Amino acid sequence: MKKLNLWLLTAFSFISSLSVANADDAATPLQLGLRAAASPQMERIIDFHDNLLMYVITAIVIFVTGLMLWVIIRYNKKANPEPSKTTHHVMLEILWTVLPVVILIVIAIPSFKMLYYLDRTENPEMTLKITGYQWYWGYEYLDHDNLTFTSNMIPEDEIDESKGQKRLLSTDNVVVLPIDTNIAIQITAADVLHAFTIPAFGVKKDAVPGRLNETWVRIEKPGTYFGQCSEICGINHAYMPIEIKAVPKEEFEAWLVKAKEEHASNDNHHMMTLAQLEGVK
Ligand SMILES: [Cu+2]
Repeated sequence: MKKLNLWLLTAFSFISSLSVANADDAATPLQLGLRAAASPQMERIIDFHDNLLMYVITAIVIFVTGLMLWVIIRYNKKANPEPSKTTHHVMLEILWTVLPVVILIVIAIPSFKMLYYLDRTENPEMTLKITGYQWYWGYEYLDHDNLTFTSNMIPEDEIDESKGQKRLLSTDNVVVLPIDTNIAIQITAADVLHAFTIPAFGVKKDAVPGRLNETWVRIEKPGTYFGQCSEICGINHAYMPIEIKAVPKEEFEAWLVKAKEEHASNDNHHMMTLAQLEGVK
């Protein structure tokens, strides 16, 4: 009975995964398939996966399975008591070298095109700098008076589901970004390796201490998007989620005014630290 339930659950989640993604973009239990795209970046990644890789993988699986079945049936001891003594076959060896190379080239050309597309935008309209810490994220809006804040996971016992907060995903300071804007993203880390990931954006970049990695995104749909640190970074690696709220440009401007007030003390903190340093000198 338990087994049947599990099967029904799997079948149900498969069917529901075929329908349109949730309003807010969190993974669902037993989810299949890639997260729905919220950016042209992710649209291209899904297109690459669904319309090229899936065909290549399927053809290879069918070919290899067929080959194995043929060998098992046609050349087993009973069906073929006198085995062939062939050790070399020039044509076969050329084929099994050249064909994989051709397949790899067919994959590599669109793959490189996409890598360069994801690399950076020529005309960024704003820049968001992200720093990974053990175990939270820091955000700096470089074009908006250096608005700076950190973002921590909301602990499980403080999660308020009536506000739509999600266990292990919701954060105390949500990152708000404008839609339809080319946003350059700079990623670094202050202590150990982390990785910044938002599946719906097609963004996944290592955060490396002493190095500034770059990528970009253009969010096309308003909504709340979640991601998680994707580089094992210590004991609380699983507890440093990313929550991004994408809103229309006017709403973003209004949020900026509020956020600058709210996080103004962050700047003071910096200045105090500098003042303290001066005092030490
Ligand atoms: Cu991390």
